[in-house]
Amino acid sequence: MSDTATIYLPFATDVVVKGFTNAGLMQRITLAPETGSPIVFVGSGEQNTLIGRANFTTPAGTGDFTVVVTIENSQDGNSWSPSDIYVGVCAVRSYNLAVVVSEDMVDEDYNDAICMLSWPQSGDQKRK
Ligand SMILES: [Ca+2]
Repeated sequence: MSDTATIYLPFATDVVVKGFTNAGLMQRITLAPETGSPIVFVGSGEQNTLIGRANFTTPAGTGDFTVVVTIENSQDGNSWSPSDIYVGVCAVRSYNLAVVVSEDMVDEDYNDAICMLSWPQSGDQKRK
């Protein structure tokens, strides 16, 4: 079981983030970039309910800019429990998509809160 996923992003790149739920319990998705403010989405609902979207640009630098994604669930919105999460990353030519899925341990369908990050790849930046 894992309750965080680390995403490796290129520097100086525009990133789109979206959060969805397929769950009755409250879900909280937290993206913690290695510098800058966290992005937090909170919500619930079935059928890929969109609970948040954001754009950010990674700073200039070399190597990888890391973002740690944490997903939690709650009965009451006050007390939060870590969800079990998995991550996959794919590249289609020069575009990248990372998908983080999670399970709140009600039914093990692993779609309770989903976080997607997508970004273009440019120059000599390599996806990890
Ligand atoms: Ca579930």
